[in-house]
Amino acid sequence: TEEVERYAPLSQEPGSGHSSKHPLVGIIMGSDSDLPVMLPAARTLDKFSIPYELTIVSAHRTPDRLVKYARSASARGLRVIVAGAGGAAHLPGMVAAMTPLPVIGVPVKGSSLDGVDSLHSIVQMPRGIPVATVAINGGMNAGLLAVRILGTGMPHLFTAMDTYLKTLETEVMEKVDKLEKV
Ligand code: RP5
Repeated sequence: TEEVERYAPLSQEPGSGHSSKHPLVGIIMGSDSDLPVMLPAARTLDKFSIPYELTIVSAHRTPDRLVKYARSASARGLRVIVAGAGGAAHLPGMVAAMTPLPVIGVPVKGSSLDGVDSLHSIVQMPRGIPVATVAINGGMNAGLLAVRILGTGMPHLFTAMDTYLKTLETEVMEKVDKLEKV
């Protein structure tokens, strides 16, 4: 596995990463074709040493699996769900309907409508069932939002997020310095 820059110390739990027996985040997607968009969410959780699971759950093709996944999520120890889907993207909303856990929806860019169909399907939830929606193909931000949510109850992740923000600032300031020397 590739080495990743880390913002939080490695978890004491054995087997952190997506094979963890104690995942805190569930990353699900409607199809394996969504994987390139969802992998940045997983890589982001790796950077913060957060254990997660990653699998395919299709709202339309595997409805029974969807119900089982969503209904069992909190009892299995998950604290946040990141759900990505394209087209008529009902996965995040249906999961949010069946669990009190926070659900982050990732609209996946499809071929015909450039992901706007998915964005609208995910963001336009009816009153009572919110899905925190990131940008089209916004897998990385979905991972970062999951870290922030966990950070409200896990001080080391709160601190790690603060460190991450400082690295972003440093990166930009280095560019400012370079540019002003041109
Ligand atoms: C959705 O339909 C999936 O989330 C995917 O984005 C899209 C296309 O799926 P495949 O036909 O590639 O399996 O359910």
